[in-house]
Amino acid sequence: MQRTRFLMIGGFLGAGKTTAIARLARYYTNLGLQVGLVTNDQAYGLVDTHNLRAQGFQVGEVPGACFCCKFDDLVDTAAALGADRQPDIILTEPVGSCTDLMATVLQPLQHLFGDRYTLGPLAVLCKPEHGRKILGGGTGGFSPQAAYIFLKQLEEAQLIVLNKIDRLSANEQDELLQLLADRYPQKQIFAASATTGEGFDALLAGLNVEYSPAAAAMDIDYDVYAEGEAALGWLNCSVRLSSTAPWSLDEVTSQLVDGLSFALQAAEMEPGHLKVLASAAASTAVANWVATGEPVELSVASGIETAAADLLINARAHGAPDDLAHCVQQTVTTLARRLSLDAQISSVQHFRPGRPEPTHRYASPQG
Ligand SMILES: Nc1nc2c(ncn2[C@@H]2O[C@H](COP(=O)(O)OP(=O)(O)OP(=O)(O)O)[C@@H](O)[C@H]2O)c(=O)[nH]1
Ligand SMILES: [Mg+2]
Repeated sequence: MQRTRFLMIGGFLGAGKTTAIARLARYYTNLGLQVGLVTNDQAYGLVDTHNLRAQGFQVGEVPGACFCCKFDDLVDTAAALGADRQPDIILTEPVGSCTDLMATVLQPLQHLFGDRYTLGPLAVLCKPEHGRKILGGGTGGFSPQAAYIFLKQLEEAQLIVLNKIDRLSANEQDELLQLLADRYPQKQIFAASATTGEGFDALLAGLNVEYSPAAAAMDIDYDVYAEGEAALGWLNCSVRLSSTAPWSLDEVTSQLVDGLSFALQAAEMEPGHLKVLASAAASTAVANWVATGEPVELSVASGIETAAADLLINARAHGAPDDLAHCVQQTVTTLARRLSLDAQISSVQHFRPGRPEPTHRYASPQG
């Protein structure tokens, strides 16, 4: 049996993992390879899964907890991607608040399923919006424990990718690359843009190298890690918006994220990532907000008008889940009233992520 290439692209909430995976998937598909993707979240109703499927990719998802806690689901989901034709390559995106992936996912995968997969190096995207503050010694508006996760993700990376360089001035890019080089002097560091593709030739070459396990698992304090995740409010829900007259799907999706960004700023809840996917018929719009001081972005435009749409809201922010739910409820209601839309909110899940309890944790390469 031909072994499947297995790549994992990590990084903090909103770092650009899904955008990067979509770019890589397009690249490998254009080479004639069969590509499968696996998304992951603490909850159900994932914006990323719908977003990537709307782009035509074959996507499996592992909802309900991170890959490390759902290792068997990850293996089963990856295997199911081969139902029609075995993928040549599987690209996976772990939850943006997850770390210790070498010891809990890649090591066990290599040890237990090495006959099925050849692993590539763990690539981790550095999110510049919070990176400058956290690498500079601050917490970026998060708890110190969440900032600890941000740094641990980069510490275990085999390839660090400073993403979104298209948005950085030359000085900002130099400053961030210097901060990364100072803190992680032994690492390979790339500068790239998942949006424009700049720097991806080098990244692709980096990903082409075989995975080599570290001599020992990263030193990590699971109490701090658990506190860092628990300091984040998590909310996924669905919203049905409808009216008698048509409206612009892109404008309403952007306005909803705008409204949510105001509400979160008023509540002093720093976003990890706030994303809304709206779909009507075969069209999709996605709007995102990744940090205080950053603009809301319509990352996927539908260009359509519609009288009804189904929306998925995925919000991760510093603070209490109840406050997050309140912000979402209020914002949806206010927007619907202002635009004379009927809004039905359903499938609300809001919580603090529980303590990570990995299925496996290999302290050394042999297990
Ligand atoms: N300008 C710019 N924006 C980017 C780039 N990569 C991602 N983004 C934007 O950053 C936001 C978050 O991107 P995603 O790819 O959804 O990030 P993610 O890491 O998958 O987010 P989570 O899955 O929620 O953790 C979106 O608005 C993207 O359009 C980039 O290279 N340049
Ligand atoms: Mg994503």
